[in-house]
Amino acid sequence: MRFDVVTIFPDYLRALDLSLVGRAVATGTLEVHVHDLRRWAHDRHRTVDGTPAGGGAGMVMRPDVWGKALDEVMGLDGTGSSTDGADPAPGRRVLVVPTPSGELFTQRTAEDLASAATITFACGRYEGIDARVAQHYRARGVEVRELSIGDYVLSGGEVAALVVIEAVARLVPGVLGNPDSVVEESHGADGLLEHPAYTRPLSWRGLEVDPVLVSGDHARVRRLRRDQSIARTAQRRPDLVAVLGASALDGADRAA
Ligand code: 6GU
Repeated sequence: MRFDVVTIFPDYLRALDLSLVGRAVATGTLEVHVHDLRRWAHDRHRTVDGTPAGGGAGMVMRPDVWGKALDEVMGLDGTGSSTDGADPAPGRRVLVVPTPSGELFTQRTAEDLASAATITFACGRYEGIDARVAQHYRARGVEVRELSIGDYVLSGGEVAALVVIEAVARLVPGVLGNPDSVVEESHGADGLLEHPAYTRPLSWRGLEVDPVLVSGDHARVRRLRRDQSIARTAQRRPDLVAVLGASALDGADRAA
């Protein structure tokens, strides 16, 4: 899978050189390209924004600059090749526009995006990107996803792009060391939060690991963890419990 990020703060994305994504890039499982939007600004001051039509606070990013950048990065400029000399990859191509007014990004969104061949991120700053940019690429048949990572406001889309890239990348086969960690985790298919985790020492500052976890009785371990998942979800995320289907609880859960 290939990720392209267009931003006025390329250094924000240096975190992608680290950890799991960095390793996957080094081994060729993922490609990550970060582009400085100002490269496509035409004036001497490399202006990328303007005052909002209709008035108000803040600045809005110019559609003409974004149009040139995205045409080139997505390989839509008619030259048949995208930035960095690569031919546009075949397969599903998605344009993600991080914005606090987007649809909520969830694990389901990440699972969906994991089947894309190329994801391009248009990271806006200030009050956002002129709305015609998303409209234009949709009209050209591009799959455009305006995504919010939660109900709070960030200063720009860069951190949100990092969040989406990390969540999607770890679902791409070959990126995670142990593929099992994708199935047994919070926000997995069962809709429950993950149970608490423990390691040695079994006794620490007067706190003990439940002996069931070291009993070797796998059925009891499974039961304990499931009970803890349910209790934790009920306490911390009643909104998740409310949407659990009838099949989410087993006979032993109902008895408890
Ligand atoms: Cl995607 N962008 C910004 N600027 N703020 C956010 C966000 C995105 N998601 C939540 N808050």
